[in-house]
Amino acid sequence: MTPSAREKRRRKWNELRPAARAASSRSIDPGETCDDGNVADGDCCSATCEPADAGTACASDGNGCTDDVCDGGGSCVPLPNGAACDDGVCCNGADTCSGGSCALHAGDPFAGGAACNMVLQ
Ligand SMILES: [Ca+2]
Ligand SMILES: [Ca+2]
Repeated sequence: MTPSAREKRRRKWNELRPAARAASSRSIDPGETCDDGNVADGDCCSATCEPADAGTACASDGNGCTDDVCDGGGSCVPLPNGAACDDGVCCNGADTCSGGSCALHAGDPFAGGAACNMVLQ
């Protein structure tokens, strides 16, 4: 007699459940190298609890002044970069990322002129 579809699902679940539970325990269990509390891939710690190589891109934190990469230990870390950015302020000149934020400014592009204090006429 062949097992019913329901019985097959039950068996599959029982087969997968211990691994899913172990991988989602947020603690390093025997046989795991990392544990981020989920069973997803692509987040620096794979579904089988193997860490991604250091430098592998991971989910953006929404900050363009950091490169989000795996640290090799299973975590996604934001590394400050030196990308061009825009703080929306014209009078401090072109902007560059520093220390993880849009903090470096080239200075007043209109120095010597009155443009930064310009009042619409
Ligand atoms: Ca970022
Ligand atoms: Ca600016």
